[in-house]
Amino acid sequence: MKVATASHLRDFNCVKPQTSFDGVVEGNLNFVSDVGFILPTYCEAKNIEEIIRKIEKLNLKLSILVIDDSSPDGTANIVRDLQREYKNIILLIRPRKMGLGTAIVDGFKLLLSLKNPPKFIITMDADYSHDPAEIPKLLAPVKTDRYDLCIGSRYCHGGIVKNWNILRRLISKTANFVAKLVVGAEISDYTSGMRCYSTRLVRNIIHKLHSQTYEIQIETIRQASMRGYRITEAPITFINRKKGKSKLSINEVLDFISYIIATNISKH
Ligand SMILES: Nc1nc2c(ncn2[C@@H]2O[C@H](COP(=O)(O)OP(=O)(O)OP(=O)(O)O)[C@@H](O)[C@H]2O)c(=O)[nH]1
Ligand SMILES: [Mg+2]
Repeated sequence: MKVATASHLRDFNCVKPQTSFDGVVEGNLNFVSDVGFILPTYCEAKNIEEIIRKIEKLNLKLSILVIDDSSPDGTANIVRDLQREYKNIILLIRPRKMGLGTAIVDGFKLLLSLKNPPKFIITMDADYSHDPAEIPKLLAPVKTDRYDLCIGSRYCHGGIVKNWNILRRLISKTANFVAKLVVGAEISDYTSGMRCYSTRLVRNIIHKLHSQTYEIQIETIRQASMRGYRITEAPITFINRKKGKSKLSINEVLDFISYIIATNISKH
């Protein structure tokens, strides 16, 4: 297992993160931001540059953390090139494909371990299905302090899904139906990856997050809801990826099913 140490940090300004990861961290960890973006990537070379440039154009004091699982298509090298241009990008490179759930949890841990953690944490897919222009809508309710989590919903009033086939819609709707049965919160889109969390919520649930893959989206809602945090939704337009391949496979679906079964047994 490789753990990030100061000597692994490529940028001169880097400091060692306070937590260790199965991976290597590159970038400036001293950068101070209000909003930290977590972008998990596996083979997103065709999408990552466009999404990062669009996020950088938002009028926010932001930082971007890319968690890349050693994508064989060279995603990390594109991020490294962008790091020369933008000083607010951190790259965590993990040794192999380890699942979306662990990527998001590692992202949370890294942001929380910074000397100056951001106040708000955004997660979104890096395949350009989520439009960064919709981020201010998700941030607004959490910034008011009334809510600790705002989910970008495809299924609430005003939400839209574009270019998904019937099977993909069916998988998503079924996962949402089952998640609602198990968790019971009034959420229309449990599986959306586009969200804004308050950092205080993430800090309070991080020790309870054990997801490997896509079930992370439901586990976070469940943990927040069990602790009485207020959750809201804002409509988004989700557009199926135009470039690169989906990573949702039968293994991820099986992980989701085991999570649901385990959740029914466990009360924690
Ligand atoms: N680091 C990391 N990122 C991952 C992993 N699996 C998926 N991702 C990323 O997570 C995001 C969502 O994955 P997608 O393959 O788009 O899955 P999806 O959006 O649920 O499914 P599609 O609708 O088919 O695109 C993308 O940015 C992926 O690159 C993983 O194992 N590790
Ligand atoms: Mg996708």
